[in-house]
Amino acid sequence: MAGKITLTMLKPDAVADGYTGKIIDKIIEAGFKIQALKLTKLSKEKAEEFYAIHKERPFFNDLVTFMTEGPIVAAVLEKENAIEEFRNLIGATNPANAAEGTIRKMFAASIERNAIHGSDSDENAEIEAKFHFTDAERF
Ligand code: 3AN
Repeated sequence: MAGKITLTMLKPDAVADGYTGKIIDKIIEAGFKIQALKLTKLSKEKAEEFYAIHKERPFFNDLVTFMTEGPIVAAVLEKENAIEEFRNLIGATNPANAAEGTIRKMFAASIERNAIHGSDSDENAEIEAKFHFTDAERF
């Protein structure tokens, strides 16, 4: 059965460019309920831990540098079939390939600086939600 939550991060580019409100508005308009939300900043160690799956990839160091350059907004979002629904809303990893109307098409500059994260599986959504939030911070 498809899960009900996904974890998102509005990345440092989107927050620095002042798109936080507009992106959260689009997420709510798309029917997601916010279970948890915060402005935070990843340390190098935390960013390396979050993206450990990409450790061997050539872009890993640049990704960690980017994700630690400024504050992010982390959120747990709830909707039926959350993973797929949210990935449709944010669009392809490379904004050049993202469909019209998607968040990355509207707010992202490049594959490296692509404005927003969405979990890729139900299992990872739970791991990532726990990475950012305690149970007491989720509603
Ligand atoms: P997504 O965020 O769409 O799930 P992943 O999980 O494949 O994409 O990649 C995680 C992050 O790593 C992306 N959001 C992007 O910032 C960066 N990334 C992925 N592929 C590349 C690439 N080929 N070159 C540079 N950065 C990349």
